[in-house]
Amino acid sequence: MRIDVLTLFPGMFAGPLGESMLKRAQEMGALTVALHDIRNHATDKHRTVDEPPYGGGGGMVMKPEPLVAAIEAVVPPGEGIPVILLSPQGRVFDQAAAFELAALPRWVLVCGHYEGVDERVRETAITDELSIGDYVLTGGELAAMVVIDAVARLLPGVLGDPTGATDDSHATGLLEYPHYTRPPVFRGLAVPDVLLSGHEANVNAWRRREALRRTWERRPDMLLNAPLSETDREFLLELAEEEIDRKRRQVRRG
Ligand code: 4FV
Repeated sequence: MRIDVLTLFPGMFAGPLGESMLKRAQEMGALTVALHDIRNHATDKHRTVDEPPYGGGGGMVMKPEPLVAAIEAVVPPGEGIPVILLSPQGRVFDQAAAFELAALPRWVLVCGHYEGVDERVRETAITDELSIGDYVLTGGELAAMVVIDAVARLLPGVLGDPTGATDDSHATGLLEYPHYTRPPVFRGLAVPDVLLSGHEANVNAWRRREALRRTWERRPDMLLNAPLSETDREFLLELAEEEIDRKRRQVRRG
C-alpha cells in the first residue's frame, strides 16, 4: 500500500513512522508513506501558503494554488486515487473506514492547518473528507497519523499474529473483553479461573460475555449494529434483568 501525505510539517511524522508497527510495516514492504511539503509548491519568493480570510475574522486560511499544485504533482487529476482531507467537517473515521482504506492500493492524505483550507481546494482536488473526532486540532497531521496507524495494522502480515486485528474492539462490532497476563494475582486481584483452565470453548464463551457486558455498560449504542447470536441476546437479557433488579432495589432503599 502507498500513502502520500501532503503537509506543511513533514517532520512531525518522523516519530510515529520511525517506530514499532509502522516502521516494521515499511521495512517489510507492506507500506510506503511518501511525505510531501506543500510549501515546495508555493511559487512566490516568500513561498506563501496561507493568507488572511476574506470577510475578516481571526486566523489564516491555506491558499488554494500551492495546495492544489502539490496534490496534482502527487496524483494527476483523473487517476481515481482517493484524495482525503482531514478535517472536523469530514465523515467520522471508524474501524469500518479503516478496513475500507486497507483494501485500497493507494490513497492521499491532505493535512490542513490554521483555520483550514480555501473551499476551492475541496471543489477542485479533494475526493473525500475524514474527521477523527469532534474536537479541533491545530493541524491535520496528528489525524493523518491516527488514520495511517489504524489502517497499517490491518495489512496482511503487519501484526505478528493474523488474528490480532480480527477480534479488536469495533472489529467485532463490540468492545474488547478484558485482557490478563502474568502474575496470576496482582495486589490481591486474581486472574479469572476460566482463563487459567485451558478450556478453549469456555475461555471463548467467557470472552464473548465480557465483551457483551462491557459494550452494554459503556457503549450500548454499538449493540444496535453488532451481529448478535441467540446466546448473545439471552446474555444481554440477563444483564438487562440484573440492571432492572438493581434499580428496583435502589428504589426500595429509597
Ligand atoms: C481534524 C479533526 C482537525 C481543523 C483546523 C486542522 C484541524 C486545522 N482533522 N479530524 N478533528 N483539523 O481538527 O481531522 O486546519
